[in-house]
Amino acid sequence: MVPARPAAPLHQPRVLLTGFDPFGGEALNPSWLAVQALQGRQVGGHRLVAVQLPTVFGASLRVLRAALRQHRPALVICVGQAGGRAALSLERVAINVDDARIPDNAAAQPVDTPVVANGPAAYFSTLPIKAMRLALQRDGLNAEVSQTAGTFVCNHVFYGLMHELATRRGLRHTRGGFIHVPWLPEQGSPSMALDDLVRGLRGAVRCALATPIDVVQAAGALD
Ligand code: PCA
Repeated sequence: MVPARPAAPLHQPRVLLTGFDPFGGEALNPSWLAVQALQGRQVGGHRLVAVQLPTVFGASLRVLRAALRQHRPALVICVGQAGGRAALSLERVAINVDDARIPDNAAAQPVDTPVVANGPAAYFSTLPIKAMRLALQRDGLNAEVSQTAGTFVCNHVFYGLMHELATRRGLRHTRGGFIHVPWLPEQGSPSMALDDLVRGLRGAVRCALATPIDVVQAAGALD
C-alpha cells in the first residue's frame, strides 16, 4: 500500500491566487492557466492555492469571499488577462465603478454603477509593486506598474478584494493586489509565453512575501 502523503500542517500560511475563466468569445484565459500551474506549490514557506473566478460581475466576488473565508491567506494576488498589453502589469489602484464595454459571461453589462455602494472611491494595492517590478525585471521579464485595471470584471474583483481586506477583522493582516497578464502567443500579439507568466507570478509572490514595505525608486528608474 502506498503510504498516505502527510497532510500539510493546518497552520501553514497560504497565498491565494485567482484567475478567470475565458470571456469575450476567447477559448482560454492565460490568467487561469498560469495560476492553476502554481496550485499546491510552496513559496517562502507558504502554500499556494489557486481558485478560478467566473468573469461575471457579482458572482466573481461571491467566489472570492468564500475562498478568503476558507483559506485565510496571508497574501492574495488576483490575476486577469489584459489583451493588448505586452508586460506583466502590477496594478496600483482599484476604483469603485463597474462600466462594461462588453457583456460579462452572464450577459450583464453594468454602466457607471459602484462596486460597493457608498464605498470609498478607490483602494491602493497593498502589494510592494515597485519591488515586484524590479524583481521581475531582474528575472528578465517584461513588467510594469499600471495605473488602471480598467472598469470591467478585473477592476470589480480588485476593488472587492481590497474592500474585504480593509473591512474584515479576520483579514486585517492580509495583503493583496492585482496583476494583469498579456495574451498567450496563440491568442494574438503582444503576448508572453505561459512559462514566463508562471515564472513571473511565482517571482511576484516570492518578492511580496519577502518585502513588507515597498521600495522607493528614483523617478523614471527602470521605466
Ligand atoms: N480580464 C478581464 C476580466 C477577466 C479577465 O481575465 C478584465 O480585465 O477586466
